[in-house]
Amino acid sequence: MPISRLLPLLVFFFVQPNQQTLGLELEEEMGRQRPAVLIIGSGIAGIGAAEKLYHNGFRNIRILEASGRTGGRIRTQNFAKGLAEMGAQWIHGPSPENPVFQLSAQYNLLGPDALLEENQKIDVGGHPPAIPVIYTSSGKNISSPLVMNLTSLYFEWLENARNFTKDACSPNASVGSFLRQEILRSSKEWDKDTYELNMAVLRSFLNIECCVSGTHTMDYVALCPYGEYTMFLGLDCTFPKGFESLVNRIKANIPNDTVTLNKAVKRISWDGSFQGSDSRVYPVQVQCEDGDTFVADHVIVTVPLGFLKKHSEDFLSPPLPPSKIQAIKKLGFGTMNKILLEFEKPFWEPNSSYIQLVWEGSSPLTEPQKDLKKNWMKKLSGFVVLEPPGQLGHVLCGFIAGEESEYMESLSDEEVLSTMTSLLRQFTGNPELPPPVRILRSKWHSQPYTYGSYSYVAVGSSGSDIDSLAEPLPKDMDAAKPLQVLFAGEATERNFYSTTHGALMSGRREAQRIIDRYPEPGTAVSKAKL
Ligand code: 6YU
Repeated sequence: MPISRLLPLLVFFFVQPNQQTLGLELEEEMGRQRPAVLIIGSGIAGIGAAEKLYHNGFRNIRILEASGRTGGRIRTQNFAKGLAEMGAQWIHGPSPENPVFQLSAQYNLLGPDALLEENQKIDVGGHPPAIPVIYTSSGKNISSPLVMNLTSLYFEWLENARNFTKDACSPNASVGSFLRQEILRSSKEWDKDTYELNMAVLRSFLNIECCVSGTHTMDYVALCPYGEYTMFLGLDCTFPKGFESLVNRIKANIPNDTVTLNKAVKRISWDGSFQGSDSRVYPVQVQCEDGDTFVADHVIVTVPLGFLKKHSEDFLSPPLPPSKIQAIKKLGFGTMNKILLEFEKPFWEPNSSYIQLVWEGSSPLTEPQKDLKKNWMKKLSGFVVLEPPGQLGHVLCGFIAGEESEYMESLSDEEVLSTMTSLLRQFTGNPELPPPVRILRSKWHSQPYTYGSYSYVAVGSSGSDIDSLAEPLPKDMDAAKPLQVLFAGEATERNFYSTTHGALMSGRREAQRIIDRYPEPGTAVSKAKL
């Protein structure tokens, strides 16, 4: 290396007082080969960030992953005769604007239907596409037309909930309280014969909504910012070879040894001077649970919000600024789990895609009873019939959110299987219904590096908390200092939180933030931008 290029490094090493400007010069001088970038977490945010950095000439990148696998909340497992998704299942809004769709189409990972232009123009309103077959707890099969009106009314209310703005709603209002108000208003016009059933069907819709938002109750989900969540057009689709095929394909673009597995990060020390084995001094040092340490110029943190909630006070040193700690505390991160059941033979009609469960006597106006041991299964919203049945076997995938879902994680497979058998016998009205032959469940709340499923904007928080979470350190006012700790992951995307595309966008966003600091030779640096 010519001495002229080494000079700023030496100056940085020995002369600390004017560290701020020298830091910038260091970035400008280093080029893209040398800066050491550590990425914490190998979900789609982390892998996406690494790929973007690598593609832009960065060569000193390492991903530290706590678990023994990559993919994070994208997890495809063998089940029955095929593959099942334990985490993300659908591309929500598979149309050209969605980066997960773009990549999956580019890498030929999708089936022919997903690529049909007409399917890319459909608006599903953020819900898994399915025409339900509805069973009730007394073993009745309610025909869909009976609930069709109620369904369109319910979707209209949800749409109205999305149309609120900050000025037009109280900061403590929840989506749950809004829906209850609409239900009460509408119920005045229902006749006596349908009143109870309508209420029970709406309770079941709320159970589905809790799964969509990943929350215990819609009373926890803030109304004012609800509409900030943005949906792409497109009929949700799945991956024939599993969602993980996308992670693996992105990973193939970076060198094999970029990811270090089973390397849980315990603490990030930043704003310091840590000497690396190359004798260079770095501003950040990462300590792992096994005692290993790594130094870096930049660290991109992509750990889930659930993990940050548990460790926000001591994960960084100096600690996170109060605005970030507050955002972490206030934003919501709930549990949504899946219960996969394989049957020898299907008991459902060949063309059913969703089996909805309606508990007679239940109501959307009151919260379900708290006795979890007795009542946890009442929160199960229903079962998606997994396709293609020929390849996978006959598999139903149940969805359950909230505290009931967390309680379910504490039970054994046998207990859950036996409860599911009784429940399905009750709802189909067939006491002889053969039990499932196999069960597989997700347990996202018990995962020590996740502690839940995905984020939502909780009552008391707002989209600006998401922005706060996404802000890099040092904070804006120290813009002259080099970037040190950056934050990505689904919970940092104001309009696309809780999704894989939000996570991918967030990883790319933070990679771009670093890339902007290292202009290609010959490109003028805009100090204003920095
Ligand atoms: C989607 C879908 N989907 C179902 C279920 C779940 C999620 N999502 P990661 O966690 O992946 O990576 C972080 C890594 O960090 C991880 O590997 C850790 O081990 C590691 N780590 C943690 N601590 C560490 C440490 N200390 N040291 C080192 N490493 C550490 N999304 O697009 N379609 O169908 C579903 C679904 C059961 C659990 C989903 C879905 C969410 C995505 O899975 C998730 O956002 C991303 O994978 C996260 O990636 P990441 O990289 O950020 O973190 C109106 C309105 C409402 C809003 N909601 C609507 C959308 C609903 C979402 N859809 C849900 C439906 C299903 C079925």
